[in-house]
Amino acid sequence: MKVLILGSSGYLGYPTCCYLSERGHEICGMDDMSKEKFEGLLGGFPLFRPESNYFTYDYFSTTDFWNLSRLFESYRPEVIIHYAEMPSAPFSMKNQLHSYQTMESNVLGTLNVLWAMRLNCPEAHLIKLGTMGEYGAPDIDIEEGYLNIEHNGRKDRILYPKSGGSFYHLSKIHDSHNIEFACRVWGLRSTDLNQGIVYGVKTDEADRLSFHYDEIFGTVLNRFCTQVVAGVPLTVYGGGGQKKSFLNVRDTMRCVELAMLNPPESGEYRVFNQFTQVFSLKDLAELVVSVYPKGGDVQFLNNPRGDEREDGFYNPKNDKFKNLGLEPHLLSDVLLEEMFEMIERYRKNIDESVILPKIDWN
Ligand code: USQ
Repeated sequence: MKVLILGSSGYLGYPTCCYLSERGHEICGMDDMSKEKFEGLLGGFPLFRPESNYFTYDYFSTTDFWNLSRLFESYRPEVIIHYAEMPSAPFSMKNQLHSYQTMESNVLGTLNVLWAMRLNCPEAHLIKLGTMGEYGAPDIDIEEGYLNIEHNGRKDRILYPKSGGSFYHLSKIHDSHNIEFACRVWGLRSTDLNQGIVYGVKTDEADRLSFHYDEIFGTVLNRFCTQVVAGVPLTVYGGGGQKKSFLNVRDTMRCVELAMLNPPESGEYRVFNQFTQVFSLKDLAELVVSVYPKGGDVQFLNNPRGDEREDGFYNPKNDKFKNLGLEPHLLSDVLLEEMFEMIERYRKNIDESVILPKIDWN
């Protein structure tokens, strides 16, 4: 298939290019390298990154509508994989400017993607990276995108109510609504991947990803593994009772492929919950420390992230990918050891000053 990957240089974009290219798909990548610019400004460089990315041909932002539209017109993709968003919740809560930049890049960039599709390739399949964090932590089961309700004796099927925990998560919620509308009214087709927290240092096709461990761009398990290797206490926010959904980066590749090979109908907006396991943060930290041969300590910090729910119920569904045949890479000693080994190789480059959280969004 002819695949256009927006955000082709990032933690997920690069291995997706490698994965799909090895399976015979034609890949065109674009990226505005904005994360790299912010790394420089905010001081959180990755511990390592891929040597090169020969899939990225175009360098501009999705907020640049005319360049985006020209690219869609000239390449005529069958599939558009849209990763080109600011990915960090702490970044979006740092100050007014970073909130604004998150909304601009994510909401307005995605709006441009929808218009560029409508004008140039309305038959293409948009695979958009959303997040499990759009749902928040409700006291009822988390369905995949929609909820059947009965209210005052009448029944309907509505978009699942969302409750973001940061302006970043809210930007993804706004995206979801815009995409659903474009499918409903213009007949576009889209799969919204509500992805959990990704971890991993490599895939079977890409032997080194762009790996962050700082408070802004590092995701929690990648951070915990780096912390244990660095010999500093693991930074659990709050009491660690928060339950979150996770997946190995290899499963991101496979999920995107499964969505691609099983496209929605024209006019269909569908949501797949993309995760394989649920852990509480405390359990995860204890697991990391128990598997690392030298062991380590866990510290419980005042939670800088507002009112994160720490108790009880969290039950998201993920049947759709299971039904499409996903065979997950579940978190195991082997996967953790793979991470430890790679991080140890770059241990001398770990900058301990970027580990503790400084952004307080209370
Ligand atoms: N946390 C800690 N210690 C840390 C870092 C984080 O306890 O050192 C906690 C946070 O309080 C939070 C959880 O770990 O409860 C996850 O934090 P995170 O920074 O790994 O993930 P998050 O901010 O939710 O965002 C990440 C990605 C984002 C993606 C999202 C999926 O950066 O792009 O959308 O995971 S989800 O969390 O399902 O919304």
